[in-house]
Amino acid sequence: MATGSRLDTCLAEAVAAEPGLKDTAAVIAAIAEAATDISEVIGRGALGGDLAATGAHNSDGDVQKALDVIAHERVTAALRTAPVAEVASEEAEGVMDLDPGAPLAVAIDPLDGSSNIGVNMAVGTIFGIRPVVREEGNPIASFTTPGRAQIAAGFVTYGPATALVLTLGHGTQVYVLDREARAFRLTHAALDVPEAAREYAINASNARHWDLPVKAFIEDCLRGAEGPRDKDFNMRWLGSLVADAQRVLMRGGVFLYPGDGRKGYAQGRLRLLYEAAPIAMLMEQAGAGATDGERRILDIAATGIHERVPLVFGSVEEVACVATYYDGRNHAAGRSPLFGQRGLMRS
Ligand code: AFP
Repeated sequence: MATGSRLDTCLAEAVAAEPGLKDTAAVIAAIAEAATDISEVIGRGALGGDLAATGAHNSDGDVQKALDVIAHERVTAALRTAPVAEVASEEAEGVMDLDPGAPLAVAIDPLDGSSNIGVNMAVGTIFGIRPVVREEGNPIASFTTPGRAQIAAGFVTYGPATALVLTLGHGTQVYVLDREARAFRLTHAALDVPEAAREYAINASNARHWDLPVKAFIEDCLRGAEGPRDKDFNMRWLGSLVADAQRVLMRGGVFLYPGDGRKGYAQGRLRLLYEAAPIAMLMEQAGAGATDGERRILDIAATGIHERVPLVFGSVEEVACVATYYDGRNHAAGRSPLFGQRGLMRS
């Protein structure tokens, strides 16, 4: 696939090489078309009305913003034109039934990062495509297989550029929206995430709620070259999963949204089906890693379509390093007996 190639050309090449991807390619094309429309709405900002206007609540009790609803309606309308039997959307309580004879199921977060809408920050659409599974007595069977069952995954970042980050199981590619042509064009044919990193992303305002392994990992990052990591770190937190994920994919780093002690946050904030699992496939296909701190995300099977999961992803050395704090090899080592009671990391 040559740089600058259109998405439809690249999808046609992928299908020519692997005919079984024909239906998946059609779904991706439909999502890309919807994302082009959503990008135009977002690009108008407040000129298009108050996109941050709040209305009802979604399945998780989150306040829905106007753009959440617009994105959900636009994406589901696009999926009705593609070979999709079922959709699990963040903005719908249950599984949506589309074409019962179609072979594919789609998990989607139509608009991730909606708290950024009103302040002109990057937001995104995240999706995972998997085969339909029919199982007596399990109406969500297509979504209760582990994430490794995904055939394809991707996200769209509505940022300074609108970018589609995509995998069909053969590496992770980046396409950028050519607004004049209304077409996504290939800019990166095969992302390769650096194995080592000096940048971490976490919402540090939650430090007092973190479990000890997370406190110890971040404390050691903060100790920099004077501490056990022997290197200084930088920190980023964009409040937008797709924006943080795209940065990590492009230059490395590690992102953590762990479970914490806040009510309702024992499993963190991010959803397994339509946030963690698609991001995990993209990361692994780009040579990075994704866990819940210990377990590989793609080995975890959901029991509910809005289930949350702690999420750690990025450079493989950092993801592996986080796991050493969970398995006890690090978080107690050499810590003051007051660790957890003094300074930033006090409980
Ligand atoms: P919203 O869609 O409610 O803005 O949540 C965005 C998000 O799911 C994800 O995109 C961010 O990484 C994360 O939440 C930010 O969570 P905090 O606001 O707790 O830092």
